[in-house]
Parts: sequence; C-alpha cells; structure tokens
Amino acid sequence: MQDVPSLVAAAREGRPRAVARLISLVEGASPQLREVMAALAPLAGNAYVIGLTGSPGVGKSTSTSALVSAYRRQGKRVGVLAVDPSSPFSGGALLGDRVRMSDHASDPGVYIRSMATRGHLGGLAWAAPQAVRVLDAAGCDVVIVETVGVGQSEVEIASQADTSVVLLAPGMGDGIQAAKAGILEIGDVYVVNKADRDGADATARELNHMLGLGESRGPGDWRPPIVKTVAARGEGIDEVVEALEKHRAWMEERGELAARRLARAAREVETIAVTALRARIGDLHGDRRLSALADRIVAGDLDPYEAADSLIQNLTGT
Ligand SMILES: Nc1nc2c(ncn2[C@@H]2O[C@H](COP(=O)(O)OP(=O)(O)OP(=O)(O)O)[C@@H](O)[C@H]2O)c(=O)[nH]1
Ligand SMILES: [Mg+2]
Repeated sequence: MQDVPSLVAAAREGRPRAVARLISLVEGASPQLREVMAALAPLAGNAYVIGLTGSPGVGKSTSTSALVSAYRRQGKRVGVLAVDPSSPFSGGALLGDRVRMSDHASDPGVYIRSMATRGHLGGLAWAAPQAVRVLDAAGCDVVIVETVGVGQSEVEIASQADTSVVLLAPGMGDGIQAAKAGILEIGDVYVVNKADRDGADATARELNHMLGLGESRGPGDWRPPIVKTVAARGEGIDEVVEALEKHRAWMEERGELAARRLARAAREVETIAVTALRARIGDLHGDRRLSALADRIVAGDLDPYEAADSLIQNLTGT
C-alpha cells in the first residue's frame, strides 16, 4: 500500500518518481485508484492539454520534443504522455521516443511517460484521461498527449484535449492521409512536417483545399491554420506554439474551453460507469441470473430488451 497523501504532495513538488507511482496506480486500476483520484480532484484543471496525432512516423515525437523545448523556454512545466493504442506494453518510454526525448531527460520541469492501452478495459478512453489528470494535478502547465493515429484513436484523443494538432507529412500516400476517416473534423491546428522534403507545399495546398470544402464557418469561427515545420531542426515550431496560443485565446473568448472541458468530464464519467457496468456484466457469464433470462428468451416468454432492462436493474439496484 502507498501513502497516497504523501505521494500527491511529492508529485506537487515535481518529484518524478512520485508522479510515476501515481500514474502506475491509475494505469493498473489499483484498489487505491479511488483514493488517488479523490486526492487529485481539487488540484487538477489548470493544465492546457494538447493532443497530437498522426500516422506512424510523421514526426510526432520529434515535434513533441521541440514543443517541450519551446514551452520550457517560457518557463512552463510540461508533461508528455505518449499513448500507443496498438501495444499492450507500458512503463518506460518506447525506444524511439526515449532517444528523441533524451534532450529533456535531466530536466526536472519535464515529465515524460508512455502508456499502452491495448487490452485495457475501456482502453484509451479510460486510461489516458486519468493519467492526464495526474500530470495536471502534479502542476504541469502544459500536457502534450501524443497518440499514434490508428483508426478510431485520433478521434478519441481529440475529444480529450483542449486543442488537437494533426500532423501530416509529404509523400505518405495519395489523396493524403487527410482523407482518412475523421481527420478533417478533429484538427484545430494542422502541421505539415518534413517540409524539407518534396511535396510539402502540395500536401499543404491539398489539405487547405479539403478543409475549405467542408467549410460552413461563420465570422468569428475558428479556421484551423496549416503550419509547415521541419521538426527535426526545430523549424516552424514557434509558429506552431503561436497557433496553439491563438486557438486557446479564441476558445477562452468564446467559452469554448469551458464547454470542451465540461463535455470531457461528462464523457469521463460515462466511460468509467460503462466500464464498471461492463465488468459486472462480464462477471455474469455462468451466473444463474443471466442464464435464467436466456432460458426465458429461448422459451419465447421474454424479449431481449426486457431481459436487458431487468439485468441492468438487477445490477444497479434501480
Ligand atoms: N526529413 C525529416 N525527417 C524528420 C522530421 N521530423 C522527424 N523526422 C524523422 O522522422 C522519423 C520519425 O520521427 P518520429 O518523431 O519518431 O515520428 P512519430 O510520428 O513519433 O513516430 P511513431 O511514434 O513511431 O508513430 C525519425 O527518423 C525522425 O528523425 C523532419 O522535419 N524532416
Ligand atoms: Mg512517436
């Protein structure tokens, strides 16, 4: 058993091992999870959460590292969560990320953690927001969540950030990856990285065109900017930071930041509740109550909807 109050206090002082322990408690769905979340609740809500997504290899980690440097120059404390929805392995940083993040390894103002969510009950939707909460409560001014874009994950991560950055790179497929499901709806800021390569202008133009097609914006609406970068050399990163600050200011002015955080909190509660309910239903396999309902459905004296209602009532006592 961990002494949660002293862990939280140590995390507030920026002790990396305390932050790591808290995230492990959260990630492992420890019996102390509730105590941890209760202790963190009054401390969280100050961090600016940036979601960064894109296909494998577009330069997310390189860009994250460059963004960390930029925010450190502003004196801000930064947390990084590298989420890999396709991997079941967690813990230390992934090898590639470890190399690229080594610039920050000895900086006490930076906390970096990687998290795998495959096989997690509730997966990305459940685990990542809890880890973000830990970093937020630990006093990070900015939290960057890097997620490899595989299918649904970028949409999921976008719904968990204040500002979503979508990264693309030239030459990574015709009709660009933007055509991929949902990517055009989720970006608040688009970055065409690897602008040192041929085709960056074409990619930016095509993206601009595609963003324009779906346009039904009114005056004062946010139009996602497209920034070109060479993350490997730190070029364009200041422009990305500037775009992020503009988006944040726009959200604050419009009440959008508060609205997004409310929606996020609601989704968080929903995910936790659904995950808990699903676990209890999972426990029912082989349970008499479930097989009794199944018997009655097969016999034709109960329909499956009625059966499901009665099961939920049974589980929740409502
Ligand atoms: N030419 C060029 N290469 C870059 C640039 N930025 C990153 N790279 C290289 O692209 C490769 C992938 O970079 P990462 O930052 O690991 O990309 P990632 O999106 O985090 O990759 P995953 O996490 O594996 O999905 C590395 O070899 C980088 O050095 C750039 O601006 N120009
Ligand atoms: Mg990476």
